[in-house]
Amino acid sequence: MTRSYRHIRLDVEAGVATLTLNRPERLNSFNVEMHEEVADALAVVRDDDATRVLVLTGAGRGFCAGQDLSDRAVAPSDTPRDLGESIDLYYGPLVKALRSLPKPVIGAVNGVAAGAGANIALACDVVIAARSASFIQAFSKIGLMPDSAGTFFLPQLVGPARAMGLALLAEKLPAEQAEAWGLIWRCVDDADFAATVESVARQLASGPTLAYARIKEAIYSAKLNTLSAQLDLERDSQRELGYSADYREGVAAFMAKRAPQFTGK
Ligand code: T3D
Repeated sequence: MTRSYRHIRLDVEAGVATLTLNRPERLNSFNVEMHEEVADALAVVRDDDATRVLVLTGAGRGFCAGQDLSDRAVAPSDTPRDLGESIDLYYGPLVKALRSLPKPVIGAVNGVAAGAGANIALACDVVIAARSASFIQAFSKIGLMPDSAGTFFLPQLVGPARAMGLALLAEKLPAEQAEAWGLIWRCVDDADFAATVESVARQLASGPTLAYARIKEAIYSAKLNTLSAQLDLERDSQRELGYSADYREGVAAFMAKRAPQFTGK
Protein backbone atom coordinates (compact mmCIF):
# COMPACT_ATOMS: atom_id res chain seq x y z
CA MET A 1 0.00 0.00 0.00
CA THR A 2 1.29 3.45 -0.89
CA ARG A 3 -0.38 6.63 0.30
CA SER A 4 0.12 9.76 -1.73
CA TYR A 5 1.25 13.01 -0.18
CA ARG A 6 3.06 16.05 -1.51
CA HIS A 7 6.09 16.23 0.79
CA ILE A 8 6.36 12.70 2.18
CA ARG A 9 5.87 9.12 1.01
CA LEU A 10 4.22 6.37 3.00
CA ASP A 11 4.78 2.83 1.78
CA VAL A 12 3.49 -0.18 3.67
CA GLU A 13 4.66 -3.67 2.83
CA ALA A 14 4.72 -6.90 4.83
CA GLY A 15 3.96 -5.13 8.12
CA VAL A 16 6.64 -2.45 7.61
CA ALA A 17 5.55 1.15 7.04
CA THR A 18 8.25 3.39 5.59
CA LEU A 19 7.67 7.10 5.99
CA THR A 20 10.09 9.05 3.80
CA LEU A 21 10.51 12.79 4.28
CA ASN A 22 10.59 13.93 0.70
CA ARG A 23 11.81 17.47 0.16
CA PRO A 24 15.36 16.59 -0.81
CA GLU A 25 16.08 19.99 -2.38
CA ARG A 26 15.78 21.47 1.14
CA LEU A 27 17.33 18.50 2.91
CA ASN A 28 13.81 17.40 3.95
CA SER A 29 13.35 20.35 6.28
CA PHE A 30 9.86 20.84 7.69
CA ASN A 31 7.22 23.27 6.51
CA VAL A 32 3.68 23.28 7.87
CA GLU A 33 2.31 21.10 5.09
CA MET A 34 4.95 18.45 5.69
CA HIS A 35 4.18 18.50 9.42
CA GLU A 36 0.49 17.97 8.64
CA GLU A 37 1.25 15.13 6.26
CA VAL A 38 3.55 13.41 8.76
CA ALA A 39 0.88 13.71 11.47
CA ASP A 40 -1.66 12.14 9.13
CA ALA A 41 0.72 9.32 8.17
CA LEU A 42 1.54 8.57 11.80
CA ALA A 43 -2.17 8.27 12.58
CA VAL A 44 -2.57 5.85 9.66
CA VAL A 45 0.35 3.75 10.92
CA ARG A 46 -0.96 3.82 14.50
CA ASP A 47 -4.45 2.70 13.51
CA ASP A 48 -3.48 -0.03 11.07
CA ASP A 49 -3.13 -3.33 12.96
CA ALA A 50 -1.34 -4.90 10.02
CA THR A 51 1.49 -2.36 10.33
CA ARG A 52 3.90 -3.58 13.00
CA VAL A 53 6.92 -1.33 12.60
CA LEU A 54 7.62 2.16 11.27
CA VAL A 55 10.78 3.21 9.47
CA LEU A 56 11.35 6.98 9.34
CA THR A 57 13.89 8.12 6.77
CA GLY A 58 14.76 10.90 4.33
CA ALA A 59 14.90 11.10 0.54
CA GLY A 60 18.15 12.11 -1.15
CA ARG A 61 21.36 12.92 0.68
CA GLY A 62 19.87 14.21 3.96
CA PHE A 63 17.66 12.83 6.72
CA CYS A 64 16.13 16.14 7.84
CA ALA A 65 17.50 19.67 8.36
CA GLY A 66 14.84 20.69 10.91
CA GLN A 67 12.67 23.70 10.31
CA ASP A 68 12.60 25.10 6.76
CA LEU A 69 14.24 28.44 7.46
CA SER A 70 12.93 29.97 4.25
CA ASP A 71 9.52 29.89 5.98
CA ARG A 72 10.77 32.28 8.65
CA ALA A 73 10.89 36.09 8.96
CA VAL A 74 14.30 37.64 8.26
CA ALA A 75 13.83 41.23 7.06
CA PRO A 76 13.76 43.86 9.85
CA SER A 77 10.25 44.83 8.70
CA ASP A 78 8.91 41.26 9.00
CA THR A 79 6.68 40.49 11.98
CA PRO A 80 8.50 37.90 14.13
CA ARG A 81 6.95 34.42 14.28
CA ASP A 82 5.81 32.89 17.53
CA LEU A 83 8.16 29.91 17.55
CA GLY A 84 6.54 28.60 20.73
CA GLU A 85 3.35 28.16 18.74
CA SER A 86 5.22 26.20 16.09
CA ILE A 87 6.57 23.88 18.77
CA ASP A 88 3.15 23.53 20.44
CA LEU A 89 1.38 22.77 17.19
CA TYR A 90 3.95 20.69 15.33
CA TYR A 91 7.31 19.68 16.80
CA GLY A 92 6.06 18.69 20.28
CA PRO A 93 3.16 16.58 18.98
CA LEU A 94 5.47 14.92 16.44
CA VAL A 95 7.97 13.84 19.10
CA LYS A 96 5.14 12.62 21.34
CA ALA A 97 3.49 10.74 18.48
CA LEU A 98 6.72 8.87 17.70
CA ARG A 99 7.37 8.01 21.33
CA SER A 100 3.80 6.90 22.06
CA LEU A 101 3.30 4.87 18.87
CA PRO A 102 2.53 1.36 20.17
CA LYS A 103 4.96 -0.19 17.66
CA PRO A 104 8.71 0.12 17.20
CA VAL A 105 10.01 3.09 15.22
CA ILE A 106 13.32 2.80 13.39
CA GLY A 107 15.06 6.09 12.66
CA ALA A 108 16.93 5.29 9.45
CA VAL A 109 19.31 8.23 9.28
CA ASN A 110 20.52 8.19 5.71
CA GLY A 111 22.37 11.54 5.84
CA VAL A 112 22.71 14.74 7.79
CA ALA A 113 20.19 15.24 10.64
CA ALA A 114 20.26 18.86 11.80
CA GLY A 115 18.27 21.02 14.20
CA ALA A 116 14.89 19.52 14.96
CA GLY A 117 15.78 16.85 12.39
CA ALA A 118 18.48 15.51 14.73
CA ASN A 119 16.11 15.37 17.67
CA ILE A 120 13.28 13.80 15.67
CA ALA A 121 15.79 11.06 14.81
CA LEU A 122 16.56 10.66 18.53
CA ALA A 123 12.83 10.37 19.28
CA CYS A 124 12.83 7.10 17.30
CA ASP A 125 13.21 3.87 19.27
CA VAL A 126 16.09 2.34 17.32
CA VAL A 127 18.37 4.69 15.39
CA ILE A 128 20.47 3.24 12.59
CA ALA A 129 22.70 5.70 10.74
CA ALA A 130 24.72 5.42 7.57
CA ARG A 131 28.44 6.02 8.21
CA SER A 132 28.32 9.19 6.08
CA ALA A 133 25.45 10.62 8.18
CA SER A 134 25.88 13.12 10.98
CA PHE A 135 23.94 14.81 13.77
CA ILE A 136 24.08 18.57 14.31
CA GLN A 137 22.38 20.54 17.08
CA ALA A 138 22.41 23.46 14.64
CA PHE A 139 20.12 25.69 16.71
CA SER A 140 22.68 27.96 18.38
CA LYS A 141 24.11 28.85 14.97
CA ILE A 142 20.88 30.73 14.31
CA GLY A 143 20.34 32.07 17.81
CA LEU A 144 18.03 29.32 19.06
CA MET A 145 18.28 26.49 21.55
CA PRO A 146 17.63 22.78 20.96
CA ASP A 147 13.93 21.89 20.79
CA SER A 148 11.97 18.79 19.80
CA ALA A 149 13.14 17.35 23.15
CA GLY A 150 16.85 17.70 22.40
CA THR A 151 17.46 19.02 25.92
CA PHE A 152 15.62 15.94 27.25
CA PHE A 153 17.23 13.26 25.04
CA LEU A 154 20.83 14.48 24.88
CA PRO A 155 21.76 14.52 28.59
CA GLN A 156 20.04 11.16 29.07
CA LEU A 157 21.83 9.55 26.16
CA VAL A 158 25.31 11.04 26.27
CA GLY A 159 25.50 12.80 29.68
CA PRO A 160 25.41 16.51 30.49
CA ALA A 161 29.00 17.35 29.44
CA ARG A 162 28.60 16.04 25.90
CA ALA A 163 25.01 17.33 25.68
CA MET A 164 26.21 20.81 26.59
CA GLY A 165 29.09 20.71 24.10
CA LEU A 166 26.81 19.53 21.30
CA ALA A 167 24.20 22.22 22.04
CA LEU A 168 26.59 25.13 22.59
CA LEU A 169 29.14 24.41 19.87
CA ALA A 170 26.68 23.03 17.29
CA GLU A 171 29.44 20.89 15.80
CA LYS A 172 28.77 18.06 13.39
CA LEU A 173 28.79 14.71 15.23
CA PRO A 174 29.65 11.95 12.76
CA ALA A 175 27.47 8.82 12.91
CA GLU A 176 30.41 6.69 14.02
CA GLN A 177 31.01 8.91 17.03
CA ALA A 178 27.28 9.06 17.75
CA GLU A 179 27.34 5.29 18.03
CA ALA A 180 30.48 5.30 20.19
CA TRP A 181 28.86 7.82 22.54
CA GLY A 182 25.66 5.79 22.84
CA LEU A 183 23.52 8.39 21.09
CA ILE A 184 22.28 5.85 18.54
CA TRP A 185 21.93 2.08 18.21
CA ARG A 186 24.19 1.45 15.22
CA CYS A 187 26.28 3.11 12.54
CA VAL A 188 26.70 0.96 9.43
CA ASP A 189 28.62 1.34 6.19
CA ASP A 190 26.68 3.22 3.55
CA ALA A 191 26.76 0.14 1.30
CA ASP A 192 25.07 -1.94 4.04
CA PHE A 193 22.65 0.72 5.28
CA ALA A 194 19.50 -0.18 3.31
CA ALA A 195 19.92 -3.92 3.88
CA THR A 196 20.52 -3.43 7.61
CA VAL A 197 17.45 -1.23 8.02
CA GLU A 198 15.36 -3.74 6.07
CA SER A 199 16.60 -6.66 8.11
CA VAL A 200 15.93 -4.95 11.46
CA ALA A 201 12.52 -3.80 10.21
CA ARG A 202 11.57 -7.32 9.14
CA GLN A 203 12.73 -8.75 12.47
CA LEU A 204 10.61 -6.24 14.39
CA ALA A 205 7.63 -6.66 12.05
CA SER A 206 7.52 -10.37 12.79
CA GLY A 207 8.01 -9.92 16.53
CA PRO A 208 5.63 -9.69 19.50
CA THR A 209 4.18 -6.22 18.81
CA LEU A 210 2.25 -5.98 22.07
CA ALA A 211 5.39 -6.79 24.07
CA TYR A 212 7.28 -4.16 22.07
CA ALA A 213 4.64 -1.57 22.96
CA ARG A 214 4.97 -2.38 26.66
CA ILE A 215 8.79 -2.34 26.43
CA LYS A 216 8.62 1.18 24.92
CA GLU A 217 6.29 2.37 27.66
CA ALA A 218 8.43 0.92 30.43
CA ILE A 219 11.77 2.17 29.16
CA TYR A 220 10.45 5.66 28.47
CA SER A 221 8.76 5.81 31.90
CA ALA A 222 11.81 4.66 33.83
CA LYS A 223 13.48 8.05 34.09
CA LEU A 224 10.44 9.60 35.75
CA ASN A 225 9.45 6.70 38.00
CA THR A 226 10.66 5.57 41.39
CA LEU A 227 12.01 2.01 41.63
CA SER A 228 8.77 0.99 43.27
CA ALA A 229 6.58 2.58 40.59
CA GLN A 230 8.67 1.00 37.86
CA LEU A 231 8.38 -2.44 39.44
CA ASP A 232 4.61 -1.96 39.60
CA LEU A 233 4.49 -0.95 35.96
CA GLU A 234 6.55 -4.00 34.97
CA ARG A 235 4.22 -6.24 37.01
CA ASP A 236 1.09 -4.83 35.37
CA SER A 237 2.49 -5.03 31.85
CA GLN A 238 3.92 -8.51 32.37
CA ARG A 239 0.54 -9.64 33.69
CA GLU A 240 -1.10 -8.35 30.50
CA LEU A 241 1.57 -9.95 28.29
CA GLY A 242 1.20 -13.25 30.15
CA TYR A 243 -2.33 -13.48 28.73
CA SER A 244 -1.23 -12.69 25.16
CA ALA A 245 -1.29 -15.11 22.25
CA ASP A 246 2.32 -14.19 21.48
CA TYR A 247 3.52 -15.29 24.90
CA ARG A 248 1.74 -18.63 24.52
CA GLU A 249 3.29 -19.02 21.07
CA GLY A 250 6.75 -17.93 22.25
CA VAL A 251 6.87 -20.53 25.00
CA ALA A 252 5.36 -23.25 22.79
CA ALA A 253 7.96 -22.51 20.10
CA PHE A 254 10.78 -22.61 22.65
CA MET A 255 9.65 -25.96 24.00
CA ALA A 256 9.26 -27.38 20.50
CA LYS A 257 12.65 -25.98 19.45
CA ARG A 258 11.13 -24.09 16.50
CA ALA A 259 10.93 -20.42 15.47
CA PRO A 260 7.91 -18.61 16.93
CA GLN A 261 5.17 -17.26 14.67
CA PHE A 262 4.14 -14.08 16.45
CA THR A 263 0.94 -12.38 15.39
CA GLY A 264 1.42 -9.22 17.43
CA LYS A 265 -1.59 -10.04 19.62
O1 T3D B 1 11.04 27.84 13.64
C1 T3D B 1 10.43 27.06 14.36
O2 T3D B 1 9.31 26.60 14.07
C2 T3D B 1 11.06 26.65 15.67
C3 T3D B 1 11.64 25.32 15.53
C4 T3D B 1 12.87 25.17 15.03
C5 T3D B 1 13.45 23.84 14.79
C6 T3D B 1 14.71 23.87 14.00
O3 T3D B 1 15.00 22.87 13.40
S1 T3D B 1 15.72 25.25 14.01
C7 T3D B 1 17.14 24.71 13.10
C8 T3D B 1 16.91 24.75 11.61
N1 T3D B 1 17.91 24.04 10.87
C9 T3D B 1 19.14 24.50 10.70
O4 T3D B 1 19.54 25.53 11.20
C10 T3D B 1 20.02 23.71 9.75
C11 T3D B 1 20.28 24.53 8.50
N2 T3D B 1 21.05 23.75 7.55
C12 T3D B 1 22.38 23.60 7.65
O5 T3D B 1 23.01 24.03 8.58
C13 T3D B 1 23.04 22.85 6.54
O6 T3D B 1 22.21 22.84 5.42
C14 T3D B 1 23.39 21.39 6.90
C15 T3D B 1 24.52 21.38 7.94
C16 T3D B 1 22.18 20.65 7.45
C17 T3D B 1 23.89 20.65 5.63
O7 T3D B 1 24.92 21.40 5.03
P1 T3D B 1 25.34 21.06 3.54
O8 T3D B 1 26.54 21.93 3.23
O9 T3D B 1 25.50 19.60 3.41
O10 T3D B 1 24.08 21.44 2.63
P2 T3D B 1 23.59 22.93 2.23
O11 T3D B 1 24.25 23.31 0.96
O12 T3D B 1 23.69 23.83 3.38
O13 T3D B 1 22.04 22.63 1.99
C18 T3D B 1 21.55 22.08 0.77
C19 T3D B 1 20.33 22.85 0.35
O14 T3D B 1 19.33 22.66 1.36
C20 T3D B 1 20.59 24.35 0.31
O15 T3D B 1 19.76 24.89 -0.71
P3 T3D B 1 20.41 25.40 -2.10
O16 T3D B 1 21.48 26.38 -1.77
O17 T3D B 1 20.96 24.16 -2.74
O18 T3D B 1 19.24 25.97 -2.85
C21 T3D B 1 20.12 24.82 1.65
O19 T3D B 1 19.72 26.16 1.66
C22 T3D B 1 18.92 23.92 1.87
N3 T3D B 1 18.64 23.77 3.30
C23 T3D B 1 19.32 23.08 4.21
N4 T3D B 1 18.76 23.20 5.40
C24 T3D B 1 17.69 24.00 5.25
C25 T3D B 1 17.62 24.38 3.91
N5 T3D B 1 16.66 25.18 3.45
C26 T3D B 1 15.75 25.64 4.36
N6 T3D B 1 15.78 25.31 5.65
C27 T3D B 1 16.72 24.50 6.15
N7 T3D B 1 16.70 24.14 7.45
